[in-house]
Amino acid sequence: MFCYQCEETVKGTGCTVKGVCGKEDEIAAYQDVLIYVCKGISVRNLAAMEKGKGDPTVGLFIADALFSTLTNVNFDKARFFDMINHAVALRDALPAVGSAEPDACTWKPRSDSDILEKAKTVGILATTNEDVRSLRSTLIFGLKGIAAYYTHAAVLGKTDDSITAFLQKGLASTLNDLAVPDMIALVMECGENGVQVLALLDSANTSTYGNPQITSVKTTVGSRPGILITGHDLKDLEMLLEQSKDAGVDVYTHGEMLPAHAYPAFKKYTHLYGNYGSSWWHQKEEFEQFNGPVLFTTNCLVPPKDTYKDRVFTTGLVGFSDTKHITASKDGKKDFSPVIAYAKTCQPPKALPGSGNDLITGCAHGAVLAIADKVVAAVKSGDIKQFIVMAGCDGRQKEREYYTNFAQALPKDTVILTAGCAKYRYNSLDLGTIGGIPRVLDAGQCNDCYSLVVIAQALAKAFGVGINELPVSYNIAWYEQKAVLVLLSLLSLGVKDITLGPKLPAFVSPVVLDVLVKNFDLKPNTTVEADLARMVPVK
Ligand code: FSO
Ligand code: SF4
Repeated sequence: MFCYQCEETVKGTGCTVKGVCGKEDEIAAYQDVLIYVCKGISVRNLAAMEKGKGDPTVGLFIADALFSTLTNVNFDKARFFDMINHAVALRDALPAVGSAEPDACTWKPRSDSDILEKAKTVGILATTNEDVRSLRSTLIFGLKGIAAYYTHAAVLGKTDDSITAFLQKGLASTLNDLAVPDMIALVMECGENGVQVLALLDSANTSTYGNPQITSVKTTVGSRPGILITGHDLKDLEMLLEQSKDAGVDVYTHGEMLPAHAYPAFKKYTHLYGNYGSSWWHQKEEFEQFNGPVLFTTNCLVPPKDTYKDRVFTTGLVGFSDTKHITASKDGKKDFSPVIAYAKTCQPPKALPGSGNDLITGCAHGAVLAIADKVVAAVKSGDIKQFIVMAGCDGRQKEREYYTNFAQALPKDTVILTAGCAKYRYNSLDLGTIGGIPRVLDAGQCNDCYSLVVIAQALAKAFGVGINELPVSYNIAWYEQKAVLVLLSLLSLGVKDITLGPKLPAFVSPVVLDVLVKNFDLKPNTTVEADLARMVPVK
């Protein structure tokens, strides 16, 4: 296997034996082959679409397939086997594109060993030129981010054929020998599609569940058994809340589900008790203490320990070979009664050490723009001197303590704008308020980075300046491919001088890095002191 798609990749170069995430060699092979067949589907469907004869179901299938290969989503070989066969069937139902089609359009697996054999020649290292490999990988990882967000929007009924057409265009492009400038242009186009898909998901979430309100979330535990829901899928949360409302159990959010508390539609559920635990990588310790069932709606799934594996349920595209999986019926409905029934047999959750402080969330564009006058006045008066965007992901390494230390060292006249699970590094610190405005404004999930863009654009308008002239610095933490997409989206909006950490992506070659530095002033993070001096200029 060779995988270098996430920040925790072995030695900062690539996982070659088994993933740090727990991904086995065989799963990596299945994922590579699934992506390969999706490239073949894309070639055929794009040609068919030009003649008005494309298959409209292909776009969503490709989004689901790519999302399944994202870090910490699916570890279930049987599910990948089915998806590969489904992909081959979809592709073969499309008309061939002449007699000289690429192998991705015609190759067919006859057995499990065929798939493993094929993986040896179609994975990341099949591209031998380092810079071409880097650009193709950046594009594919960005596409995975688009796919993830697209899938969430589609579940809520919001779709956009131009986005799925780009998924196919991007995939198909990696089968061609393109010139470097053309590959760079595709990476930038991926960022533009990123902005589009983030806007689509924002509109799906807010039109379905209302505009998030600034909300204080409990981190204590109640006396009833609990169900813990994690991941990003709000539709799953809605169905679980509705089905469990009279069951005598409480529902707790974990990780990226915390911002759900801020949506008006969920506030009516009094058994949506609070938030339990923190970011994804703490799950082994936290789930053990929770006592009740845990429902995974998306990443990040860490292969579960035997001590709580029985209590893990997955749904949607998440999968693990020997945990229980809840599937949707044709109309999208899910029956969570096995999760609820399991919860009733469990002890209530144990309070986690250090928990108890409320967490503030829901500072998305609707809520922040509602107090825009106050924010603008605080900037004008000098009460707020600088905003620091500290969005993105959390991760396991010790070096991520940098983000806690950075947040703590920020002067008291600065405000952190955050989204994604990166926030758990500092959202329980008591950083106070400025004139009633919290110093940590948590817009929500990683996709709610879109809110931060809307807020920045509104501030730029209010001050009559460009987005890069605002008193805003960017200190972004990344882990997986949704964060890659968010970064590409920011670059496509013209945001410059972003600091990225805790390590630069292994898939960015020196030549590609040079392009990013020259055009966008992208830089790696260094020390708290040096980065503070650069990002918070003394005024
Ligand atoms: Fe975190 Fe995981 Fe939301 Fe990611 S839970 S790391 S960017 O999947 O998706 O922020
Ligand atoms: Fe390694 Fe990350 Fe790939 Fe997992 S997702 S195999 S940790 S690079």
